[in-house]
Amino acid sequence: MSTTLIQNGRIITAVDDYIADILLDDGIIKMIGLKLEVGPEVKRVDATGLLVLPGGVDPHVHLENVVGQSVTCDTFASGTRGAAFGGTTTVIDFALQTAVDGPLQAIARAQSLAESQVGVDYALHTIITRVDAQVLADMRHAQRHEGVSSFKMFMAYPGIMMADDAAIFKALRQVGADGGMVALHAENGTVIDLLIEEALAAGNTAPRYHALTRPALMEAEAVHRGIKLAELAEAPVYFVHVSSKGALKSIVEARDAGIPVFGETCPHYLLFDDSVYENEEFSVAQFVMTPPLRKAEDQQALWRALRFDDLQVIATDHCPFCMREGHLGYRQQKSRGKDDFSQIPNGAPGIETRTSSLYDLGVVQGRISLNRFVALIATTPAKLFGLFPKKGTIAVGSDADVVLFDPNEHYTVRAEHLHGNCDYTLLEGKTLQGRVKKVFLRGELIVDGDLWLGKAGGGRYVPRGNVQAF
Ligand code: DUC
Ligand code: ZN
Ligand code: ZN
Repeated sequence: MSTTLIQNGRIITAVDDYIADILLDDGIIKMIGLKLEVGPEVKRVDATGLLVLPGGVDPHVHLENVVGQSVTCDTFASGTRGAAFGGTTTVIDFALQTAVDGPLQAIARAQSLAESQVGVDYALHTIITRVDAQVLADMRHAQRHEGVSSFKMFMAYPGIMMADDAAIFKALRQVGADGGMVALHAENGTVIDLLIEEALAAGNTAPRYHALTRPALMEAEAVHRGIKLAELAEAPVYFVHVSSKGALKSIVEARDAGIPVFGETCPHYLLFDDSVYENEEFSVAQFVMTPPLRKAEDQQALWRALRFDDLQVIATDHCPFCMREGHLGYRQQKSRGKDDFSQIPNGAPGIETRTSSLYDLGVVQGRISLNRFVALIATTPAKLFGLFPKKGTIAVGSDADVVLFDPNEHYTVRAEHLHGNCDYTLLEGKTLQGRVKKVFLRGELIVDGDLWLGKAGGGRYVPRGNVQAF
């Protein structure tokens, strides 16, 4: 194991901001102090002028996940490599319960796929599509013995992923009592499916109709319902990919009333609005994600929520599908929906651009403080999902997951320079201020400028504890 002294960097955590040295040894942060003295054998890294950030924690990524009829184009290897270049050292992916198996088999399957490939540390949520006594028992086992303390459920996609209200209530009641968290995809699935059917029957098949058939009002309705179910179950609840003002209204009201409701938004909802859908072209398919992009006023509401802690996390919902048929051998990804928008796999890439894009949009543009930035991308996701203080902060004894970040460097994002498998980025040609320069995973340097020094299988599974919400 390497021993490294990072000297003279500006250490930023969710609460601190100071210049000091950090000694990384034995995979953890051994010491933090002023002008630390070490022997000549210790590697030194001069971080003068750089921010020293905790490795990012991205609690919402889809690597090698089956979504609809497609599989996301990033493997655990390519996706975690991209994550590392983007300053993320822990990802939480999804283990999907299928029609024929349960949560425990899903977890084992995901782990066996991931193990030899991951380049950063990872944990798993389980996606629960069916709830019965055996599934509930397996969920309890997963929470106690497998380190899986969160379970995603869908209020959308009837007949495929959707769980009904009673199933969600049962899961909330047990998971909450056990100290875990249910994460909800909140959209009214049956109404949305009706709108999709009507759009297709009217000949409206272009990608833009994806957005027109998933109205913000149906997100707001489902968030409201999800909160009421959680309130009755006396359980905390987490909303993934919150995109709209109406959804936020219920979250704010609930939090004001003391109900433990939490949520994330994603960089794409802050970077883009629904004007991208004002065109019949197939290129719009790159913006086919769920929920779709919303209006400028929704963006304002999201920033307000991020500033005032009504939303606590920025996750990527990295769910990449190639636009070009045959890119790296991937077929029938976005192109599956050439003649029918409902067949376009829902999702967009973002794992590698989260830190820079949020630093530029949030910190440089004066919307959030540096401390809040770290809280949103590292500390709070680590706390909510039971990884803190091993992950998500810079403190003596924490894993030595450290990012050196140049707050002044400008660079232009190009898909060809990114490190995942996807053939596009939503940020193509955008110039950002702030760039990841070096990344340490448990003390090992895995990214050095443009160099990938990590290795497939160098990441580890991190079993999680209970939700730390308060
Ligand atoms: N929800 C997600 O969280 N990711 C991809 C697709 C979806 O509906
Ligand atoms: Zn979702
Ligand atoms: Zn997702």
